[in-house]
Amino acid sequence: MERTFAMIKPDGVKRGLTAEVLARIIKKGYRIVGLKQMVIPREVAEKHYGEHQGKPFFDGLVEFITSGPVVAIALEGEGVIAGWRKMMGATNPANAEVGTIRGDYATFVGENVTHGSDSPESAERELGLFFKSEELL
Ligand code: RTP
Ligand code: MG
Repeated sequence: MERTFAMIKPDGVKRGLTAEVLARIIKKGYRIVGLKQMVIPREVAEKHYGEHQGKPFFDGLVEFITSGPVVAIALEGEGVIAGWRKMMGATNPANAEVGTIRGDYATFVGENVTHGSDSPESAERELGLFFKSEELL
């Protein structure tokens, strides 16, 4: 069964959206196979967003993602990688459809509430970065 890495980013946690996001995941029918609240160490954040190293927004992105607690989530389900990305909506909330998480709860590309792996390779890499195998059901 497919797995992906999802995250509620610091803005989502700070704004009290944790329960709302988890409720959407549960109601959709994806299984939560790993879950923890944590502050991401800088070196983990730099690895997680390694593909964006050198881009103008990289430093701000790492600063933001390490600025407060996040909720790290391992999800399992049929087509969950693409399905969770669809539930999140477009990266820039200005382009995200109403009904998606970013469309409903965000206005600014730098603080867009949730993260989701963008491919099977990213999912495997990111799950390994955030969870030990014994932390996953
Ligand atoms: P994420 O990795 O966080 O789930 O978001 P994503 O796949 O939808 O977008 P990605 O291209 O991977 O970008 C990662 C995060 O960087 C910030 N970003 N800012 N200022 C900008 O032009 C810009 N572009 C990207 C966003 O917060 C995005 O979620
Ligand atoms: Mg991404």
